[in-house]
Amino acid sequence: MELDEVTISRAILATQMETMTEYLELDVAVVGGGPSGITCAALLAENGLKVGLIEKKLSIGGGMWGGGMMFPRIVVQDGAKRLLDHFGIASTEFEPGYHVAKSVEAVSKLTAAACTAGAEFFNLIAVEDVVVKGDGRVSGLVVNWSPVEMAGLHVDPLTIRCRAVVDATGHDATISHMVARKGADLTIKGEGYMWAERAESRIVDHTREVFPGLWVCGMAANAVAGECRMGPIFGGMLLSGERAAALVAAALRS
Ligand code: 48F
Repeated sequence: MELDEVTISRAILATQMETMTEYLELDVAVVGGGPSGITCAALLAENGLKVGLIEKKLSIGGGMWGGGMMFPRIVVQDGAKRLLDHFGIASTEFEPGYHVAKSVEAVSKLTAAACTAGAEFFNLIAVEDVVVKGDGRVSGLVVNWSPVEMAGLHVDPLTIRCRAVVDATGHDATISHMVARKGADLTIKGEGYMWAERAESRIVDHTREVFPGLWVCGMAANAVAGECRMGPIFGGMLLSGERAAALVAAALRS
């Protein structure tokens, strides 16, 4: 068989255009491909929902790749070890209750699980705004290619429709800020000091619907709540992603 460059190009364009067109309408749009967002997307997809994860960077994984200060290891506490096991991520117990995993394996297996469950990933796309109409709910996202945003080009975006949005954009809580800036009844208190025990123990409670149709998880949940940060312990990210998936699934079923 002789390889034809134009066929290769046509294969990429045709299949991705078809997927993008199909995902103009979905159940849940998860914004941010860090550990909480991937966990949330994977569990929602396992639950049979049509899920798209939008990540503005080239790679999925957010702040998990780098472990702690570029040592590619993460620590997960006892309470979240079952999620490492659920996703087949190997770990060793360093001291009682402190489970260490390799960050590259953790990102890869979370991502693989989400793909296997049927979540679609849209990398290199940035969410630049939300859609809120007469019912006062977030019902869609305004998206554009990240390079357009990075280059500051004046190119109009496209829009997708969804039944729920999960803000998993990390420390910046980008989507929540977009909503708050429009004058919505949503206050972003901003992230607090480093305090792992406190931050990890409260993040699941901070994982909630902060505006009709908009849920927060991961560091975005702590940033909205004015809660502390925790550094390279990742159990709270996995548990928060799990909590967001459960809340969204319950809301969409009701
Ligand atoms: O920051 P990030 O990894 O979020 P997370 O899931 O996890 C936080 C931890 O990595 C770590 C920590 C744990 O101890 O404190 O920091 O809360 O991933 C957030 C992702 O969202 C993307 C961003 O590129 C990153 O990969 N993102 C942010 N804004 C947008 C976005 C946007 N407007 N559109 C698309 N993606």
